Amino acid sequence: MIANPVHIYGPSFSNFVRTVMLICEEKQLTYTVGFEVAGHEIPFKGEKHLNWHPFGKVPVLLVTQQAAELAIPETASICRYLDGNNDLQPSNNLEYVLHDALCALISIDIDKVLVREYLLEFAFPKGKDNSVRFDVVKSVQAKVATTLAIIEKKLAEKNALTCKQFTIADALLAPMLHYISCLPAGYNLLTDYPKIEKYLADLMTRSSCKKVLTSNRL
Ligand SMILES: N[C@@H](CCC(=O)N[C@@H](CS)C(=O)NCC(=O)O)C(=O)O
Repeated sequence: MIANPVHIYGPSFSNFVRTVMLICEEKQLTYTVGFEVAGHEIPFKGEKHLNWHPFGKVPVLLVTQQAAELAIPETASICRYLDGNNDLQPSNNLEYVLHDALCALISIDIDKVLVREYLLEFAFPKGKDNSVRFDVVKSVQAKVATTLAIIEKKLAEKNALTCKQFTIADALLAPMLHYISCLPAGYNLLTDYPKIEKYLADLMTRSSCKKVLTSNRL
């Protein structure tokens, strides 16, 4: 039993913070989000944050359990903690392990290309006068296309993304795909992948996704 409310340390535009928000919505847990904890601003990568996550990453989940303050780092681990009764994960052992592997693929390899290498250039442009370096964006597009083709293939198979149940893997992938769908024509590469477009459209009918996946900048 998770003690409500929980606090998600990090900005609500971060794809991984959004993953945790989606899990809270799906589990109907009360939560707060942001860098302010109990009325105090906790500096990003400051001493306290680095105690919670040694590499200064967000999100960190802050919970009070049996009168003790608990800080849980790493998105997939946070999601598993919040999914105490495992209803966002397959119950069959092999499917459970494959879902776990899918979560790792999404939060490591897929995130690296779609978010770190592609989306972040739009969100935090590093060109002259903070302009988007379109040469950099263009040079990454082939890699983005390969990554989306991998997702398109996964969506043609039987796995945790294609089962009826909403899973942690869905919560990890949805914020990344949603941000790509918000890019202008020519940069929203999802339009070449019908299964991904349908997958995202189906997810966007859920109240959790409607609430969390808004088009604020990444
Ligand atoms: N392995 C971490 C990665 C989290 C991550 O990369 N978060 C980004 C924000 S979406 C971050 O903290 N970036 C700041 C940095 O890398 O310094 C997880 O799965 O939670």
